[in-house]
Amino acid sequence: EQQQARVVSTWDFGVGANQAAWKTLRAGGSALDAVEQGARWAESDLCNATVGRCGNPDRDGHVSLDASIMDGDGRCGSVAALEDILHPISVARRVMEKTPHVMLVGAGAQQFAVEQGFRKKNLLSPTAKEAWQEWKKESKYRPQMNVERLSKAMPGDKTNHDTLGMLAIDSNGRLAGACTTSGMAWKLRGRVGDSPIIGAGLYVDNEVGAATASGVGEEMIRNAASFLVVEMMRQGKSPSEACLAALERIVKKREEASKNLQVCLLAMNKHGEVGAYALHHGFVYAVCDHDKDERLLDSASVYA
Ligand code: SD4
Repeated sequence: EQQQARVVSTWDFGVGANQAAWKTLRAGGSALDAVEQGARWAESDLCNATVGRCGNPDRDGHVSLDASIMDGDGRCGSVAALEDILHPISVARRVMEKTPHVMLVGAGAQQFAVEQGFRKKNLLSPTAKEAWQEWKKESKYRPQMNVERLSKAMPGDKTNHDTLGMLAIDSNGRLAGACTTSGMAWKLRGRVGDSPIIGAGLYVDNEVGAATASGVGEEMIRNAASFLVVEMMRQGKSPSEACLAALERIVKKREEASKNLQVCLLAMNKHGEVGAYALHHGFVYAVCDHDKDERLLDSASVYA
């Protein structure tokens, strides 16, 4: 049975990322290839301060990247705290396809990338460097809520926007997802967020659906948030009901903290239906399923 192909992504820059992924889907390509292409677009083409090159660094000035990729058949790969490599998503895919492992970190991930032919490149942009030097004057780490649209969060912005989380279904009904980020700006060196952790920042299962996350990664890790969303869909919830149920779990456990941090969840079920929910207002996500049908939608939120 033919399935209408569709791709969805977190945040405003998801529009551009979806277009890159759509080229693959439109040509009958796989969801897996599509999400890799979409993530690569965000990692390279857009000079945002939160994914790939030009990302804000950790508090010691290192741009350190996290990424994961997962296919609906259960295959997955990821890299964490990877430095000086432009396309962590493609390294993650190589981990999935060329090694018996799921996750490589830090120096070992970089060594593997270089062995696979990826070139080393300094990813710290002058603007991000300036922003970091400015931050160092006070050196206060407060993960800020990303409730403003990305257009305001260009390099140097002190907010902690925005991971690209992308989910796709292809015309054969296969699902895949990708997640890529430079993580929370000014994080401790070595900090790993949710994005490269299968089940936290991304989870995909052809039998049910897929989910991805953006926001303060520690909350998603604590609650295996993306896995939880998929399991909620398995129990019969719609994508947005499943996202809400996962957020309710987070709020129940950490009510005070939840008032001041953002968690954004995006889900797609095996029929291609899409839903999203965030703790706070301001989360937007992009949907693309026809050449001319590109939508940027406001997510519902738990708090106003
Ligand atoms: C992280 N979830 O590293 C990422 C950051 C993010 O919007 O999505 N910010 O915790």
